[in-house]
Amino acid sequence: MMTTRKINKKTIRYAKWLLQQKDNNATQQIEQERPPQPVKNTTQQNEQSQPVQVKKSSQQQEQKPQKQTAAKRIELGIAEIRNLVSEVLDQETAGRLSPVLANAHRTLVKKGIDSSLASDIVQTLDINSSMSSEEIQKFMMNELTRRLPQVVPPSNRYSMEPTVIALVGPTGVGKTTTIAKLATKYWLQQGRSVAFITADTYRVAAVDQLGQYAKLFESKLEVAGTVEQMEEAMSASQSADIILIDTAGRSAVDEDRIQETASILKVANPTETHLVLSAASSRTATKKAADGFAVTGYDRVIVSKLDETEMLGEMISTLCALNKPLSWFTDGQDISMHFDLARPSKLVESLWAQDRPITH
Ligand SMILES: Nc1nc2c(ncn2[C@@H]2O[C@H](COP(=O)(O)OP(=O)(O)OP(=O)(O)O)[C@@H](O)[C@H]2O)c(=O)[nH]1
Ligand SMILES: [Mg+2]
Repeated sequence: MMTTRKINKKTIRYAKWLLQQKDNNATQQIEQERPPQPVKNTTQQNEQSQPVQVKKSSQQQEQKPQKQTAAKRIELGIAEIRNLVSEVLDQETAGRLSPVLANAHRTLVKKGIDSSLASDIVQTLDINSSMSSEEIQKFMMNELTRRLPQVVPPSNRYSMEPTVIALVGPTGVGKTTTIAKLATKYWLQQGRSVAFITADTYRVAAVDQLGQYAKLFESKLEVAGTVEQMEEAMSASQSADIILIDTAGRSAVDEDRIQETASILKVANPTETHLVLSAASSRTATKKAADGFAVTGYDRVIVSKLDETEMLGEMISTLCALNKPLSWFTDGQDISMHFDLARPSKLVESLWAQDRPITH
């Protein structure tokens, strides 16, 4: 115990030192990158009584992105140190737990559950050393399930208005494939008519990809790459029960492009806007996507590629921190299967039984 404390304190000191180094380096870098201040030409100013506009050189004009890069580096550095410090503190917490709780904590962390979430969970558990490991596992599973977001039910089948469903998210997470899965659900299984609109006019073949699905589901496909086109596409699709809107994949940090998608979607006024998060992506990427796409006003989350995840526990930890309800889960490429209502308990069950399929 004493040794652990010593090491922890040392690590915290080291972390603080690292933080300071990073700060110093980055500040120096910003200073170096800062453009020289424009020199006032006092002679001219006196002669003409006008402030002289000093034209920026192209090098000076490019200073902003460089400064942003240095700022980004500080931000990343701070995040890194924060993680390190919080890991150490969590270890300390774990060190203070009883052997049974510490064991439960270790089990959760091994499964990829965030260390602080694992500490929270085990400390709320009413477990004691007389409990069997099965009972302890059941406690942990229940607590994890309880902490996952609620599930929002799909659209009302008897609605008189068309239900407008839009999908947004980073590139390649499975938006278009999931649109086809939704169409299978509503058209094939429930007999409702569907119309497709794609706002993805960026990727060559994106329109073709959705066009093929439209043919398969005997539906119309409208292309809406601008606000005006979306207005037209929406009025042309009003006879359908379900209007499915696909959008272009965007980098989670590309604010301008995400804003462009948000503006186009605003015209469509979707009944449901789903953010698609891939379970195969890293925790950081998922967190960035959840933040970056907030401007689209997404009101639920689809978790895709659950079959490809290396660390389901990490995805579960990220979802526990999300304050948006879940809608659907996908776990494969086949559009006629590999798709089901989001069920938090299934997610938690597969954390203990890895080979168990999540949607069927
Ligand atoms: N393993 C697995 N693959 C999936 C799943 N969903 C989609 N895919 C695959 O992921 C790849 C990308 O899918 P798309 O539907 O084109 O992804 P997207 O988000 O529309 O991509 P962009 O439009 O380029 O942003 C394809 O090969 C899909 O078959 C899933 O649940 N599991
Ligand atoms: Mg797509």
